[in-house]
Amino acid sequence: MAVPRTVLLTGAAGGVGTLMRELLPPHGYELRLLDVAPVPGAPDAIVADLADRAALREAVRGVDAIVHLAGISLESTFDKIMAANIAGTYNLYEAAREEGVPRVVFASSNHAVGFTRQPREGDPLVPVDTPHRPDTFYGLSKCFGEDLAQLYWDLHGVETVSVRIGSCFPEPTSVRMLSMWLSPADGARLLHAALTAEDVAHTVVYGSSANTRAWWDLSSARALGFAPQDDSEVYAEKLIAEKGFPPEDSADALYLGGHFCVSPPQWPH
Ligand code: NAI
Ligand code: 15L
Repeated sequence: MAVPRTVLLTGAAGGVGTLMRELLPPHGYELRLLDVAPVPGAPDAIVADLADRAALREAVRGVDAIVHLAGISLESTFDKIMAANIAGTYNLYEAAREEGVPRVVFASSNHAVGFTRQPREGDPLVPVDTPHRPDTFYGLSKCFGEDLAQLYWDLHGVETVSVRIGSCFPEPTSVRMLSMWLSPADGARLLHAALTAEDVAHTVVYGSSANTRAWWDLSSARALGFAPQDDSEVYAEKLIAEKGFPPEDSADALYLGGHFCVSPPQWPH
């Protein structure tokens, strides 16, 4: 595949989008930005909802690839998740298919496998082919996105790298995040690898830095050329002193998805 130059970044106004707007261009990309909210400092950004199929078709026209971050990024009602994450992701893939965009990088999440047990010392790391075990409607929508990506590869030849992001923030802010942290710079390295690796078909990878306390297996990400440079361990002593370890029987100490496993859906609709 030719190295993509022009990339549509959806969700450009969000936390990860804001970080990637700064960190991706040095890897050689020209970004086209899209979000349902205005993108601060970017008057040319496309302001459109993932429900707007005509706007999506225009937005993807002529791009070499899409980094799809837009959507609801926490637990919510089924109806809201359905509209933004399920129907919205379908709408974007349809636009990509119709306009011949060859590759998508899909922001999946650890919450697609959130009810998977955290490995204990001596256990193997969680493999990327562990069964889906969503912890929320939000996680369920990420399972859908991964399966949609597989379908669009098998049926239509649209390639995707689904990145199950751990916690992509400037710094880890909880003990759980010491295992899950994806530094912003490693996030950009991983997106770059996902955009440029040859023949990815549909590949699922975990997205975290080279954390000493990692729970999951980064080998499918490394196979794309990802070489993480950061390790959350530099924050460990201070974080543990400040926050302490979560109680042994709490979701934060038992499951990959941590407290999401006990977050009630936000009823009523
Ligand atoms: P965020 O909530 O800060 O940003 C999401 C962006 O999507 C927002 O700017 C929002 O306006 C936009 N959006 C929501 N619904 C939309 C719609 N219907 N049409 C168009 N735009 C819409 O989330 P964040 O943290 O930046 O995450 C980005 C992506 O990465 C999300 O898909 C999230 O699920 C995923 N992810 C993030 C992780 C993290 O650590 N930040 C961890 C795992 C996954
Ligand atoms: C996610 O999927 C969320 O989008 C993000 O806000 C964090 O909560 C992250 O997972 C996490 O598990 O830390």
